Amino acid sequence: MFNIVIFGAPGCGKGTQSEQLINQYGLYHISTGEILRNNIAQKTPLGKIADVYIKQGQLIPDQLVIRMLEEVLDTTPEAKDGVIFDGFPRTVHQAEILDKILQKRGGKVDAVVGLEVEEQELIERILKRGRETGREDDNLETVKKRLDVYHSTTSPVIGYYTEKGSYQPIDGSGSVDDVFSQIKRHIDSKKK
Ligand code: B4P
Repeated sequence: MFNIVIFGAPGCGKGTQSEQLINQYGLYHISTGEILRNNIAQKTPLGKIADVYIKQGQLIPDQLVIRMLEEVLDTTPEAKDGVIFDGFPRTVHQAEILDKILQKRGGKVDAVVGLEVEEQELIERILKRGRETGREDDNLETVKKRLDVYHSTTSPVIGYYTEKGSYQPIDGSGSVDDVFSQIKRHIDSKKK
């Protein structure tokens, strides 16, 4: 079992690099943002709640996201060999719970990859995606809110993993391939 957390501000490339990781290592991928967007599209009870928070650039309450994650892990046999956690944890509480969830399953967080990208570049990437895909939370007002929430609530997760010696900062500003080769080097060194 090998578990990777891919971490960073909105638009840093978590989803993009997760795709490369799936191709390279064949691990199961859990994107909490993607699951929430599917719930919104299907108008499930969780989706109806999530829609309100996501439109405002806010995080979905911890207990809802944690329950959703546990349900995926409980019902997905492929996740037993290891998971790429994309967009989770986003609070220190989620990080603590993830440790407990994995411990119960005989595993741990084996690598934390932190994609670092300057704020102006993050905004430009997200606005471009908004123009191309029409994703509702990819507009300037919501992006600014999402970045505020990242700084106040999500970035302390860096300290949590740094203390444990598992946080690896990666320069996320280069091309998708450049960024991935840095990530791959780190993961391969951890897998040895
Ligand atoms: P997410 O879906 O996780 O959204 P994100 O942070 O915006 O995306 P990501 O960093 O994956 O960016 P991407 O690779 O696509 O979350 C959405 C919302 O769901 C959150 O705001 C929150 O409300 C809620 N949520 C999710 N998880 C939660 C949790 N655990 N707790 C509470 N709430 C939660 O890249 C962005 C763009 O940049 C793309 O268009 C891509 O093509 C481009 N790009 C990527 N890499 C590039 C590169 N190297 N160069 C140039 N462009 C690049």
